[in-house]
Amino acid sequence: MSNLIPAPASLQRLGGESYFGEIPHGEISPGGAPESYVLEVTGDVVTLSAPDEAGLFYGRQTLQQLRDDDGGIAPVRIEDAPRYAHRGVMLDVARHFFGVAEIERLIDLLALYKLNRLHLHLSDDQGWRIAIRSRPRLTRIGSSSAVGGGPGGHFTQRDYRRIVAYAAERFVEVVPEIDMPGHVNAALSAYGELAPDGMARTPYTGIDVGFSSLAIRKEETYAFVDGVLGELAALTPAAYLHIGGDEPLSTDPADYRFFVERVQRLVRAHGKRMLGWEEVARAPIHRTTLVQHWHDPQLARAAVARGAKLVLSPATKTYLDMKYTRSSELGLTWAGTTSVRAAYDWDPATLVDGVEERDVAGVEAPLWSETISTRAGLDHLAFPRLLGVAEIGWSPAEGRSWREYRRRLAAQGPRLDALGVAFHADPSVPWLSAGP
Ligand code: NGO
Repeated sequence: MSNLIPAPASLQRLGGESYFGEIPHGEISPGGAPESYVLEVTGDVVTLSAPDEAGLFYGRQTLQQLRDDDGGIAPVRIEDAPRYAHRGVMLDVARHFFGVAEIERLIDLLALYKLNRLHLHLSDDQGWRIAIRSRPRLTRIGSSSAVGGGPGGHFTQRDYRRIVAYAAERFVEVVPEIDMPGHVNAALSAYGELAPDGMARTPYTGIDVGFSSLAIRKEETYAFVDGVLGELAALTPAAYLHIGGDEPLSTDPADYRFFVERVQRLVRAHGKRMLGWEEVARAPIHRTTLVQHWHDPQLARAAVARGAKLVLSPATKTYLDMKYTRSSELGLTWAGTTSVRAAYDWDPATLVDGVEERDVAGVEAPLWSETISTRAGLDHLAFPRLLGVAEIGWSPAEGRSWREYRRRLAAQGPRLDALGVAFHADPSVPWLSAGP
Protein backbone atom coordinates (compact mmCIF):
# COMPACT_ATOMS: atom_id res chain seq x y z
CA MET A 1 0.00 0.00 0.00
CA SER A 2 1.20 3.53 -0.55
CA ASN A 3 1.79 6.07 2.17
CA LEU A 4 -0.47 8.68 0.69
CA ILE A 5 -2.67 10.96 2.79
CA PRO A 6 -5.38 11.48 1.73
CA ALA A 7 -5.73 8.05 0.14
CA PRO A 8 -6.57 8.29 -3.57
CA ALA A 9 -9.84 6.96 -4.95
CA SER A 10 -7.97 4.30 -6.92
CA LEU A 11 -4.33 3.28 -7.02
CA GLN A 12 -2.85 0.57 -9.16
CA ARG A 13 0.78 -0.47 -8.83
CA LEU A 14 2.55 -1.06 -12.14
CA GLY A 15 5.76 -3.07 -12.54
CA GLY A 16 9.15 -1.78 -13.63
CA GLU A 17 11.78 0.79 -12.80
CA SER A 18 11.20 3.90 -10.73
CA TYR A 19 10.98 7.37 -12.24
CA PHE A 20 13.64 9.85 -11.19
CA GLY A 21 12.88 12.90 -13.30
CA GLU A 22 11.17 16.19 -12.65
CA ILE A 23 7.49 16.39 -11.81
CA PRO A 24 5.68 17.85 -14.84
CA HIS A 25 3.01 20.53 -14.63
CA GLY A 26 0.50 18.23 -16.33
CA GLU A 27 -2.14 18.94 -18.92
CA ILE A 28 -5.71 20.11 -18.78
CA SER A 29 -8.07 17.63 -20.37
CA PRO A 30 -11.81 18.27 -20.29
CA GLY A 31 -14.13 15.87 -18.50
CA GLY A 32 -13.89 14.52 -14.99
CA ALA A 33 -14.99 16.02 -11.70
CA PRO A 34 -13.63 19.36 -10.46
CA GLU A 35 -10.26 18.96 -8.69
CA SER A 36 -9.85 15.39 -9.99
CA TYR A 37 -6.75 14.09 -11.73
CA VAL A 38 -5.32 11.01 -13.39
CA LEU A 39 -1.65 10.20 -13.29
CA GLU A 40 0.54 7.44 -14.54
CA VAL A 41 4.18 6.90 -13.69
CA THR A 42 6.51 4.62 -15.62
CA GLY A 43 10.30 4.45 -15.47
CA ASP A 44 10.55 6.97 -18.31
CA VAL A 45 7.63 9.27 -18.05
CA VAL A 46 4.97 10.79 -15.84
CA THR A 47 1.65 11.71 -17.42
CA LEU A 48 -0.70 13.88 -15.44
CA SER A 49 -4.04 15.23 -16.60
CA ALA A 50 -6.96 16.97 -14.96
CA PRO A 51 -10.02 19.02 -15.94
CA ASP A 52 -8.76 22.06 -14.01
CA GLU A 53 -5.60 23.60 -12.55
CA ALA A 54 -6.61 22.50 -9.06
CA GLY A 55 -6.64 18.87 -10.22
CA LEU A 56 -3.17 19.25 -11.72
CA PHE A 57 -1.98 20.81 -8.47
CA TYR A 58 -3.32 17.87 -6.46
CA GLY A 59 -1.74 15.43 -8.89
CA ARG A 60 1.61 17.10 -8.30
CA GLN A 61 1.09 16.96 -4.53
CA THR A 62 0.49 13.23 -4.87
CA LEU A 63 3.62 12.77 -6.97
CA GLN A 64 5.70 14.59 -4.33
CA GLN A 65 4.33 12.28 -1.66
CA LEU A 66 5.14 9.23 -3.81
CA ARG A 67 8.86 10.01 -3.95
CA ASP A 68 10.82 7.51 -1.86
CA ASP A 69 13.94 8.28 0.17
CA ASP A 70 16.11 7.96 -2.95
CA GLY A 71 13.91 10.38 -4.88
CA GLY A 72 12.37 7.69 -7.09
CA ILE A 73 8.68 7.19 -7.82
CA ALA A 74 7.61 3.57 -8.31
CA PRO A 75 5.38 2.98 -11.37
CA VAL A 76 1.76 3.56 -10.52
CA ARG A 77 -1.57 4.64 -11.98
CA ILE A 78 -3.86 6.81 -9.88
CA GLU A 79 -7.34 8.08 -10.60
CA ASP A 80 -8.42 10.44 -7.94
CA ALA A 81 -11.20 12.88 -7.09
CA PRO A 82 -12.38 14.49 -3.86
CA ARG A 83 -15.45 13.26 -2.06
CA TYR A 84 -16.41 16.78 -0.95
CA ALA A 85 -15.95 20.23 -2.45
CA HIS A 86 -15.45 21.88 0.96
CA ARG A 87 -12.42 20.58 2.85
CA GLY A 88 -11.41 23.12 5.41
CA VAL A 89 -9.70 24.25 8.51
CA MET A 90 -10.69 27.21 10.66
CA LEU A 91 -8.21 29.27 12.61
CA ASP A 92 -9.40 31.54 15.39
CA VAL A 93 -7.16 34.60 15.18
CA ALA A 94 -9.43 36.52 17.56
CA ARG A 95 -8.66 34.87 20.92
CA HIS A 96 -4.96 34.99 20.07
CA PHE A 97 -3.67 36.65 16.95
CA PHE A 98 -1.57 34.79 14.36
CA GLY A 99 0.18 36.93 11.75
CA VAL A 100 0.63 36.65 7.99
CA ALA A 101 3.72 34.41 8.16
CA GLU A 102 1.96 31.87 10.36
CA ILE A 103 -1.10 31.89 8.13
CA GLU A 104 0.97 31.36 4.99
CA ARG A 105 2.78 28.46 6.60
CA LEU A 106 -0.56 26.92 7.54
CA ILE A 107 -1.79 27.36 3.96
CA ASP A 108 1.30 25.49 2.70
CA LEU A 109 0.45 22.61 5.00
CA LEU A 110 -3.21 22.58 3.98
CA ALA A 111 -2.28 22.39 0.33
CA LEU A 112 -0.02 19.38 0.90
CA TYR A 113 -2.99 17.43 2.17
CA LYS A 114 -5.45 18.69 -0.45
CA LEU A 115 -7.47 20.89 1.89
CA ASN A 116 -9.03 23.80 0.03
CA ARG A 117 -10.69 26.17 2.50
CA LEU A 118 -9.18 28.39 5.17
CA HIS A 119 -11.87 29.88 7.36
CA LEU A 120 -10.49 32.80 9.38
CA HIS A 121 -12.42 33.63 12.54
CA LEU A 122 -11.64 37.35 12.40
CA SER A 123 -13.62 38.75 15.30
CA ASP A 124 -14.77 37.74 18.73
CA ASP A 125 -15.24 39.21 22.19
CA GLN A 126 -11.49 39.33 22.73
CA GLY A 127 -10.39 41.03 19.52
CA TRP A 128 -11.23 42.43 16.10
CA ARG A 129 -8.57 41.37 13.60
CA ILE A 130 -9.25 42.94 10.20
CA ALA A 131 -8.96 46.61 9.28
CA ILE A 132 -12.23 48.11 8.04
CA ARG A 133 -11.67 51.49 6.38
CA SER A 134 -15.06 52.93 7.19
CA ARG A 135 -14.70 51.93 10.85
CA PRO A 136 -11.12 52.68 11.92
CA ARG A 137 -11.77 52.23 15.64
CA LEU A 138 -12.49 48.52 15.13
CA THR A 139 -8.78 47.91 14.87
CA ARG A 140 -7.49 51.01 16.65
CA ILE A 141 -9.37 50.00 19.78
CA GLY A 142 -10.85 46.57 19.15
CA SER A 143 -7.67 44.77 18.11
CA SER A 144 -5.50 45.58 21.10
CA SER A 145 -6.75 42.82 23.38
CA ALA A 146 -6.45 39.02 23.47
CA VAL A 147 -7.14 36.15 25.82
CA GLY A 148 -4.98 36.50 28.92
CA GLY A 149 -4.18 40.13 28.12
CA GLY A 150 -1.69 39.53 25.28
CA PRO A 151 -0.84 42.22 22.73
CA GLY A 152 -3.56 41.43 20.18
CA GLY A 153 -2.95 42.42 16.57
CA HIS A 154 -4.77 42.64 13.27
CA PHE A 155 -4.48 42.23 9.51
CA THR A 156 -4.36 45.34 7.37
CA GLN A 157 -6.40 45.02 4.19
CA ARG A 158 -3.11 44.61 2.38
CA ASP A 159 -2.16 41.71 4.67
CA TYR A 160 -5.52 40.12 4.03
CA ARG A 161 -5.19 40.50 0.26
CA ARG A 162 -1.75 38.96 0.46
CA ILE A 163 -3.12 35.96 2.37
CA VAL A 164 -5.94 35.56 -0.14
CA ALA A 165 -3.49 35.64 -3.06
CA TYR A 166 -1.07 33.23 -1.38
CA ALA A 167 -3.94 30.86 -0.69
CA ALA A 168 -5.30 31.14 -4.24
CA GLU A 169 -1.93 30.08 -5.69
CA ARG A 170 -2.36 26.90 -3.67
CA PHE A 171 -6.04 26.43 -4.54
CA VAL A 172 -7.18 27.38 -1.07
CA GLU A 173 -10.11 29.78 -0.68
CA VAL A 174 -10.19 32.10 2.28
CA VAL A 175 -13.57 32.33 4.00
CA PRO A 176 -13.67 35.32 6.35
CA GLU A 177 -15.87 35.24 9.44
CA ILE A 178 -17.22 38.20 11.35
CA ASP A 179 -19.01 36.69 14.32
CA MET A 180 -22.42 38.29 15.01
CA PRO A 181 -24.77 39.13 16.70
CA GLY A 182 -23.02 37.63 19.77
CA HIS A 183 -19.26 37.40 20.35
CA VAL A 184 -19.01 41.16 19.65
CA ASN A 185 -17.44 42.67 22.76
CA ALA A 186 -14.41 43.91 20.79
CA ALA A 187 -16.65 45.69 18.27
CA LEU A 188 -18.65 47.19 21.14
CA SER A 189 -15.45 48.43 22.79
CA ALA A 190 -14.84 50.46 19.61
CA TYR A 191 -18.40 51.54 18.77
CA GLY A 192 -20.55 51.64 21.89
CA GLU A 193 -23.56 52.86 19.91
CA LEU A 194 -23.91 49.33 18.51
CA ALA A 195 -24.62 47.92 21.97
CA PRO A 196 -28.23 47.45 23.12
CA ASP A 197 -27.67 50.07 25.88
CA GLY A 198 -25.47 52.28 23.68
CA MET A 199 -22.54 51.98 26.09
CA ALA A 200 -18.99 51.14 25.00
CA ARG A 201 -17.62 47.97 26.58
CA THR A 202 -14.21 47.52 28.13
CA PRO A 203 -11.83 45.10 26.36
CA TYR A 204 -12.29 41.48 27.38
CA THR A 205 -9.47 39.00 28.00
CA GLY A 206 -11.31 36.03 29.52
CA ILE A 207 -12.74 32.98 27.74
CA ASP A 208 -16.43 33.02 28.65
CA VAL A 209 -18.91 33.07 25.78
CA GLY A 210 -22.44 34.34 25.27
CA PHE A 211 -22.41 37.68 27.11
CA SER A 212 -22.40 40.21 24.27
CA SER A 213 -24.89 41.19 21.56
CA LEU A 214 -25.32 43.84 18.92
CA ALA A 215 -28.43 46.03 19.22
CA ILE A 216 -30.85 44.19 16.94
CA ARG A 217 -33.58 46.80 16.47
CA LYS A 218 -31.34 49.79 15.70
CA GLU A 219 -30.82 50.75 12.06
CA GLU A 220 -27.30 51.82 12.96
CA THR A 221 -26.43 48.14 13.44
CA TYR A 222 -27.29 47.27 9.83
CA ALA A 223 -25.37 50.24 8.46
CA PHE A 224 -22.41 48.89 10.40
CA VAL A 225 -22.84 45.28 9.27
CA ASP A 226 -23.38 46.36 5.68
CA GLY A 227 -20.21 48.46 5.70
CA VAL A 228 -18.11 45.65 7.14
CA LEU A 229 -19.54 42.98 4.83
CA GLY A 230 -19.15 45.27 1.82
CA GLU A 231 -15.44 45.78 2.43
CA LEU A 232 -14.91 42.09 3.13
CA ALA A 233 -16.85 41.08 0.02
CA ALA A 234 -14.65 43.35 -2.08
CA LEU A 235 -11.50 41.78 -0.61
CA THR A 236 -12.70 38.17 -0.87
CA PRO A 237 -12.93 36.28 -4.16
CA ALA A 238 -14.53 33.24 -2.50
CA ALA A 239 -18.27 32.74 -2.79
CA TYR A 240 -18.97 32.78 0.94
CA LEU A 241 -18.96 35.24 3.81
CA HIS A 242 -19.28 33.65 7.26
CA ILE A 243 -21.43 35.65 9.64
CA GLY A 244 -20.84 33.53 12.76
CA GLY A 245 -24.20 33.42 14.50
CA ASP A 246 -23.13 30.98 17.22
CA GLU A 247 -24.20 31.09 20.85
CA PRO A 248 -26.59 34.09 20.72
CA LEU A 249 -27.19 33.71 24.44
CA SER A 250 -27.67 37.42 25.02
CA THR A 251 -29.97 37.98 22.04
CA ASP A 252 -33.71 37.47 22.25
CA PRO A 253 -34.67 34.47 20.01
CA ALA A 254 -37.09 36.47 17.84
CA ASP A 255 -34.49 39.23 17.48
CA TYR A 256 -31.93 36.61 16.51
CA ARG A 257 -34.09 35.32 13.67
CA PHE A 258 -34.76 38.86 12.51
CA PHE A 259 -31.03 39.62 12.54
CA VAL A 260 -29.96 36.51 10.63
CA GLU A 261 -32.54 37.06 7.93
CA ARG A 262 -31.60 40.68 7.52
CA VAL A 263 -27.86 39.98 7.43
CA GLN A 264 -28.40 37.16 4.96
CA ARG A 265 -30.01 39.74 2.65
CA LEU A 266 -26.99 42.00 3.05
CA VAL A 267 -24.59 39.15 2.23
CA ARG A 268 -26.56 38.32 -0.88
CA ALA A 269 -26.75 41.96 -1.90
CA HIS A 270 -22.93 41.97 -1.91
CA GLY A 271 -23.00 39.05 -4.35
CA LYS A 272 -22.01 36.41 -1.79
CA ARG A 273 -23.57 33.42 -0.13
CA MET A 274 -23.91 33.17 3.61
CA LEU A 275 -22.18 30.68 5.84
CA GLY A 276 -23.11 30.53 9.48
CA TRP A 277 -22.75 28.33 12.54
CA GLU A 278 -25.64 25.89 13.01
CA GLU A 279 -27.74 28.32 15.10
CA VAL A 280 -28.57 30.25 11.91
CA ALA A 281 -30.86 27.34 11.00
CA ARG A 282 -33.31 28.75 13.56
CA ALA A 283 -33.95 31.55 11.06
CA PRO A 284 -35.56 31.21 7.62
CA ILE A 285 -32.29 30.75 5.74
CA HIS A 286 -31.93 30.53 1.99
CA ARG A 287 -31.08 27.19 0.40
CA THR A 288 -27.76 28.52 -0.87
CA THR A 289 -26.70 29.29 2.70
CA LEU A 290 -24.21 26.83 4.13
CA VAL A 291 -24.66 25.81 7.73
CA GLN A 292 -21.72 24.74 9.86
CA HIS A 293 -22.73 21.96 12.21
CA TRP A 294 -20.70 21.87 15.43
CA HIS A 295 -22.83 20.56 18.24
CA ASP A 296 -26.59 20.12 17.90
CA PRO A 297 -28.01 17.39 15.61
CA GLN A 298 -31.46 19.02 15.70
CA LEU A 299 -30.13 22.22 14.17
CA ALA A 300 -28.34 20.19 11.51
CA ARG A 301 -31.67 18.57 10.61
CA ALA A 302 -33.39 21.97 10.69
CA ALA A 303 -30.86 23.30 8.19
CA VAL A 304 -31.44 20.35 5.88
CA ALA A 305 -35.20 20.80 6.18
CA ARG A 306 -34.70 24.35 4.90
CA GLY A 307 -32.85 22.97 1.89
CA ALA A 308 -29.41 24.13 3.00
CA LYS A 309 -26.25 22.03 2.92
CA LEU A 310 -23.94 21.40 5.84
CA VAL A 311 -20.29 21.79 6.57
CA LEU A 312 -19.59 19.22 9.27
CA SER A 313 -17.43 20.34 12.18
CA PRO A 314 -18.61 18.08 15.01
CA ALA A 315 -16.89 19.34 18.16
CA THR A 316 -16.37 15.84 19.52
CA LYS A 317 -14.35 14.84 16.43
CA THR A 318 -13.07 17.83 14.47
CA TYR A 319 -12.48 20.54 17.10
CA LEU A 320 -8.71 20.68 17.03
CA ASP A 321 -8.77 22.66 20.27
CA MET A 322 -10.02 19.71 22.32
CA LYS A 323 -7.30 18.06 24.40
CA TYR A 324 -5.97 14.72 23.13
CA THR A 325 -6.17 13.23 26.64
CA ARG A 326 -7.02 14.55 30.09
CA SER A 327 -3.33 15.13 30.73
CA SER A 328 -2.71 17.22 27.60
CA GLU A 329 -1.33 20.60 28.49
CA LEU A 330 -3.04 22.60 25.73
CA GLY A 331 -6.67 22.60 24.74
CA LEU A 332 -10.16 22.61 26.21
CA THR A 333 -12.36 19.69 27.29
CA TRP A 334 -15.94 20.94 27.06
CA ALA A 335 -16.67 18.45 24.24
CA GLY A 336 -14.52 15.75 25.85
CA THR A 337 -11.07 14.67 24.74
CA THR A 338 -10.34 13.79 21.10
CA SER A 339 -7.76 11.14 20.30
CA VAL A 340 -6.06 10.95 16.90
CA ARG A 341 -8.23 7.92 16.26
CA ALA A 342 -11.50 9.66 17.21
CA ALA A 343 -10.68 12.54 14.86
CA TYR A 344 -10.34 10.04 12.00
CA ASP A 345 -12.76 7.23 12.78
CA TRP A 346 -16.11 8.65 11.62
CA ASP A 347 -18.04 9.16 8.46
CA PRO A 348 -19.90 12.30 7.33
CA ALA A 349 -22.78 10.33 5.82
CA THR A 350 -23.67 8.63 9.13
CA LEU A 351 -22.73 11.31 11.64
CA VAL A 352 -26.18 12.83 12.19
CA ASP A 353 -29.45 10.89 11.92
CA GLY A 354 -31.51 12.41 9.14
CA VAL A 355 -28.50 13.93 7.39
CA GLU A 356 -27.52 12.11 4.21
CA GLU A 357 -24.48 12.25 1.98
CA ARG A 358 -26.27 14.63 -0.39
CA ASP A 359 -26.81 17.14 2.42
CA VAL A 360 -23.10 17.42 3.15
CA ALA A 361 -20.95 20.03 1.40
CA GLY A 362 -17.87 18.97 3.28
CA VAL A 363 -15.89 18.88 6.49
CA GLU A 364 -13.95 21.49 8.41
CA ALA A 365 -11.71 21.30 11.46
CA PRO A 366 -11.89 24.41 13.66
CA LEU A 367 -8.90 25.43 15.73
CA TRP A 368 -10.08 27.80 18.45
CA SER A 369 -7.21 29.61 20.09
CA GLU A 370 -8.17 30.19 23.71
CA THR A 371 -5.21 28.05 24.88
CA ILE A 372 -2.66 28.63 22.11
CA SER A 373 -0.68 31.67 21.04
CA THR A 374 2.41 30.18 19.38
CA ARG A 375 3.29 28.18 16.29
CA ALA A 376 4.29 25.25 18.51
CA GLY A 377 0.88 25.28 20.18
CA LEU A 378 -0.91 25.45 16.85
CA ASP A 379 1.19 22.58 15.47
CA HIS A 380 0.59 20.44 18.53
CA LEU A 381 -3.19 20.72 18.44
CA ALA A 382 -3.64 20.63 14.66
CA PHE A 383 -1.18 17.88 13.77
CA PRO A 384 -1.67 15.08 13.25
CA ARG A 385 -5.45 15.30 13.77
CA LEU A 386 -5.97 17.63 10.82
CA LEU A 387 -4.60 14.97 8.44
CA GLY A 388 -7.44 12.65 9.45
CA VAL A 389 -10.00 15.33 8.63
CA ALA A 390 -8.25 15.97 5.31
CA GLU A 391 -8.64 12.31 4.42
CA ILE A 392 -12.29 12.20 5.48
CA GLY A 393 -12.94 15.16 3.21
CA TRP A 394 -11.14 13.72 0.21
CA SER A 395 -11.09 9.91 0.22
CA PRO A 396 -14.00 7.55 -0.45
CA ALA A 397 -15.47 5.98 2.69
CA GLU A 398 -15.11 2.43 1.36
CA GLY A 399 -11.94 0.83 2.58
CA ARG A 400 -11.11 3.49 5.14
CA SER A 401 -10.06 2.00 8.46
CA TRP A 402 -8.09 3.25 11.43
CA ARG A 403 -5.84 0.13 11.38
CA GLU A 404 -4.72 0.88 7.86
CA TYR A 405 -4.70 4.67 8.23
CA ARG A 406 -2.44 4.69 11.29
CA ARG A 407 0.32 3.03 9.25
CA ARG A 408 0.06 5.64 6.53
CA LEU A 409 -0.06 8.35 9.18
CA ALA A 410 3.10 6.91 10.74
CA ALA A 411 4.91 7.48 7.44
CA GLN A 412 3.99 11.18 7.61
CA GLY A 413 6.09 11.59 10.77
CA PRO A 414 9.41 12.15 8.94
CA ARG A 415 7.68 14.43 6.43
CA LEU A 416 6.18 16.59 9.16
CA ASP A 417 9.53 16.60 10.96
CA ALA A 418 11.27 17.74 7.79
CA LEU A 419 8.73 20.55 7.45
CA GLY A 420 9.39 21.64 11.02
CA VAL A 421 5.88 20.79 12.19
CA ALA A 422 5.89 20.15 15.94
CA PHE A 423 3.16 17.50 15.72
CA HIS A 424 1.86 15.51 18.65
CA ALA A 425 3.57 12.09 18.37
CA ASP A 426 0.58 10.23 19.70
CA PRO A 427 1.49 6.78 21.08
CA SER A 428 -1.38 5.10 19.18
CA VAL A 429 0.56 5.62 15.92
CA PRO A 430 3.64 3.49 15.05
CA TRP A 431 5.68 6.55 13.98
CA LEU A 432 8.65 6.00 11.74
CA SER A 433 11.74 7.80 12.90
CA ALA A 434 13.08 10.65 10.81
CA GLY A 435 16.06 8.61 9.59
CA PRO A 436 19.54 7.92 10.94
C1 NGO B 1 -17.65 26.94 20.58
C2 NGO B 1 -17.80 28.44 20.62
C3 NGO B 1 -16.46 29.17 20.48
C4 NGO B 1 -15.39 28.54 21.36
C5 NGO B 1 -15.28 27.05 21.01
C6 NGO B 1 -14.23 26.37 21.86
C7 NGO B 1 -18.51 27.63 18.62
C8 NGO B 1 -19.07 27.54 17.28
N1 NGO B 1 -18.63 28.66 19.45
O1 NGO B 1 -17.77 26.67 19.17
O2 NGO B 1 -16.62 30.51 20.83
O3 NGO B 1 -14.15 29.15 21.11
O4 NGO B 1 -16.51 26.40 21.18
O5 NGO B 1 -14.10 25.01 21.60
